[in-house]
Amino acid sequence: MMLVKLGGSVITDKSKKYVFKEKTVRRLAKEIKNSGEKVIVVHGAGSFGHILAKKYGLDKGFINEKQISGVTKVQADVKGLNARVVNSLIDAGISPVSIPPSAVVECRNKKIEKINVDVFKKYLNLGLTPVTFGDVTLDRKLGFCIVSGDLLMLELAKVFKPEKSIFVSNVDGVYMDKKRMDKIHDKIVRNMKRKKTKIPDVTGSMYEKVKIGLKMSKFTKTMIINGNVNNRLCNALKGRKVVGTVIK
Ligand code: IP8
Repeated sequence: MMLVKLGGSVITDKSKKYVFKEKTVRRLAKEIKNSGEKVIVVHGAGSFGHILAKKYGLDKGFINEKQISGVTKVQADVKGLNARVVNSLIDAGISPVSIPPSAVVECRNKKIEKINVDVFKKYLNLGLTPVTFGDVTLDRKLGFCIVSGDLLMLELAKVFKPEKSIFVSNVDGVYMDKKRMDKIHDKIVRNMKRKKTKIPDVTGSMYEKVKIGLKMSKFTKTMIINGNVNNRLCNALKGRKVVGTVIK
C-alpha cells in the first residue's frame, strides 16, 4: 500500500481563491490508476482553505465568535475541493471514498490525538480508495484547529506503514543553495530555514513538510516529487527511479 499526498500547490492555484487545476488533477488521477497500486490519497487545501483560514485566524484556535462562520466556510470549501478531487478519481476509474477529518479526527494543541483509522482500514479492505484532506477539526484545548494534509500523512504512515509515501508538489524536490537534493537527512533538515512567502499558508509549506517527512521516514520510504511533470507520480508509484528528494 502507498500513501500519496496531492499538494495544494499542484491541485489549486494557491494565490487565487477557488482555482482548481482540473487538468493536472485528472492526469494525476490517471497516473495513480495506471500504476495499479493500492493507495490512500491525502490532499492539501490550497486556495480553497488557506486564504480564508488566515483571514479568520483559524490556525490560532477559538478566540472569538466571529471565527465560527470562518470554520463553517473553510470546512465547506475544502469539502468542495475534495468533491472535485474525488470526481477526477472516479473519472480515472478509481473507487474513492471521502473521509473528512472534521468527522474522524480530534486534536490537542494542534496535534492529532485521535483518528478513527478503522474507517480507513474497512474501506481499504472493501477495495475502495480512502481520500482525506487538510481540514478544520475539533481541538480539545483550542476548540478547533487546522489539520494539514501533511499531519494526516504522518498519522496514516504510523498506522499503515506504507511501502512508500509520496508528497506530490510543484517543485522537483527540496533545494538547498539552489541545488536539488536527491536525499536529505535529519542533520540537513536541522539547518534548513523556514522561508517567508507572500502566498497565504497557515500550515507552513516546504519546511514543515520536510520536518514531518523526517518523522514519517521511520515508518515508510518518504519522497517529494513534482506532480507537474507527466508520469513522475506513476513512475514513483511503480518503483522506478524519478527526479525528486528522498527523506531519510
Ligand atoms: O493544505 C491545510 O491543509 P494543507 C488545511 O495540507 C486548511 O496544509 C483548512 C487550511
